[in-house]
Amino acid sequence: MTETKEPWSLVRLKKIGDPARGFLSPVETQSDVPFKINRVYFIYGANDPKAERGGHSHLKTEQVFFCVTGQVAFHLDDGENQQDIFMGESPNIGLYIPPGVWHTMDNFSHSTVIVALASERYNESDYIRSYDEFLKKVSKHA
Ligand code: T46
Repeated sequence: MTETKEPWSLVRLKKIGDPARGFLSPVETQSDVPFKINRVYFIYGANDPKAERGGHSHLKTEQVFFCVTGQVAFHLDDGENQQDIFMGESPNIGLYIPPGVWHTMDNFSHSTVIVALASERYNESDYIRSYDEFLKKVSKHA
């Protein structure tokens, strides 16, 4: 994992193979990602170029996202630091997002497929979907 002052970071998977035969990138729980994987889901088929997804933070769930084909932009915010990360062309590069990070996604292409690995099973009560509530939660002065 790349160390940054922000709580999110990039994960670089092994890329095994060659251009003639193609590549293979394995993900092993708790070593290639920093948590036990309890859920996998895919996001795909966004046809509207103005489509936005996300717009929330998590209380407990840690996730790593891989854009395995197409492209996507992630907009990240921990209440203090903001960063835009564009993903595409490198399916072996993942984006680790811990709890307490407001994240939105846009700039999908029709071919975009995102593979998400998550530390928790799906639970709507793990989501904060109000930005004001998120800011109150992460504010160091609250
Ligand atoms: C995240 C971003 C990047 C389930 O039933 N099971 C699941 O595992 C998930 C992830 C979602 N759902 C249901 C809940 C909603 O009725 O699928 C529907 C769409 O979910 P949501 O509006 O949360 O989708 P996104 O793309 O805005 O957010 C998703 C993840 O939910 C979220 O954890 O970090 O992708």
